[in-house]
Amino acid sequence: RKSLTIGLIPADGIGKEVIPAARTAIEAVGSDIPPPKFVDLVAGFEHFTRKGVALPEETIEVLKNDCDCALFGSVSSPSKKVAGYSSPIVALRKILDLYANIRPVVSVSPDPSKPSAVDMIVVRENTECLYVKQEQQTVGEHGREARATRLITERASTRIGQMAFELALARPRKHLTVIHKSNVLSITDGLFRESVRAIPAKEPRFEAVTVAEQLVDSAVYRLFREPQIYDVMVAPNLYGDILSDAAAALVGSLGVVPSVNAGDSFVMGEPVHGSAPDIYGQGIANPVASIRSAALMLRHLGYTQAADRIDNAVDSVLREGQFLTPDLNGSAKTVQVADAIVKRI
Ligand code: NAD
Ligand code: K
Ligand code: MN
Repeated sequence: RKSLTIGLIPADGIGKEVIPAARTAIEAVGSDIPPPKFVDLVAGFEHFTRKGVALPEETIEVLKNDCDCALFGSVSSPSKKVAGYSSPIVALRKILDLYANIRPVVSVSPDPSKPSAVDMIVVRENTECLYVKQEQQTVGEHGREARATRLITERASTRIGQMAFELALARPRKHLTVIHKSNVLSITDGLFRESVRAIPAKEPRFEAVTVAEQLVDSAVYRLFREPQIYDVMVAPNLYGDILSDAAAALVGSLGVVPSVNAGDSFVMGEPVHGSAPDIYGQGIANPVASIRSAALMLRHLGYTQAADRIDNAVDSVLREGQFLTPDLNGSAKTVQVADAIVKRI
C-alpha cells in the first residue's frame, strides 16, 4: 500500500471524544504504516434526529470504495422503537459482512515480566442470532405477545468457529471454549455447537487446539470466579455481547476494552463500550478502548510493529498510573491520557 485510507465514524456521545484520540495515536506511529489518510464520515442517532437518516448512503459508499479500514465510535440507540431508525453499527456489520467481532480482554500486569491475571479473547458472531431483528407483536387471547426470530446458520457458525480456532492456534495456550445454551435451545444453539465442534475433523491443523464447551450462564459464573481458565471463547452474537461486557468488569472498566469487526475483506475497529450519555461532554471518557481498537485494526492488517508500539505505550501509561480517567479512579481528562500515550508511542 502507498497510503492507508481510514474512515473515521465517531457517531454519538463519547464516540466524538475518543475517536479523535485514536486518530492521534495512529498518526504517532509514523513510518511503521503507510502514510494514513483519514476520511470523516457521519452516522448515528444524532444525525438521524437532524437529517432523518442514521446511516447515510454516502458513508456506506465511501467505506466500500475508498477505505482500507475504519474506526467506529459508538451510537446512542434509544431503548424504545423510534420510527425509521435502526442502529447503524448493526447495519454496517451486515452490509460490510464483518462477521467476526474479536474482543481481547486483558488486564495490565503491574509487573511486565508476569502474566496478566485476565488474558482472553471473546470471539462474537456478528451477523445473526437475535440481531437479525425480526420482531413482531400481536394481540393474543391474553393480551399483547411479542416474538423474535433467532437465526443460527451452519455457514456463519462455521466461519466464526474457524476464526476462533485460528486465533486460539496462534496463542500459547491454544484453548477454545464454545459457549452455548443447547441444553434448552437444542436446535439453534445445538447447530452452533455442532458446527464449531465439527471444524477440527475437516482442518487437522486445528487439532492442536484443546476444545471445551460451556453453557453461557455457568460461563459467566466461572468468568468471575476463575477468569484465568479462559483463553479464547467463541459465542453466538448475543451471548458474546454480554460475556465481553461482563469480562470488561474484570479488567477495571469498559473504557479499556477494544474490538474489531472483521470480515474477509474489511476491518473496522470499535471500542466495546457505548456512547456513555452519563459522562458525555465532560471530556473524561477513557480513550484507551478506542486507541487499542486502532492498534487491533492495524494488527489485523498485518502492521504488527505499529500495533505493538501503541499497545506498549498504553500499557506503560496504565502501569505508571499518573494519567488515568475517572473510570479507573484517576482524575485525568481524555486528552491528557491520549497525549501521554502519544508521547510514549
Ligand atoms: P455504555 O457502554 O455507553 O456505558 C456503560 C457504563 O460504562 C457507563 O457508566 C459509562 O459511563 C461507562 N463507560 C463506557 N465507556 C466508557 C469510557 N470510554 N470511559 C469511561 N467510562 C465509560 O452502555 P449503556 O449506558 O448501556 O448504553 C448507552 C448507549 O450506548 C445506549 O444508547 C446504547 O444503545 C449504546 N450502545 C452502543 C454500542 C455501540 O455503539 N456498539 C454498544 C453498547 C451500547
Ligand atoms: K461501540
Ligand atoms: Mn455491548
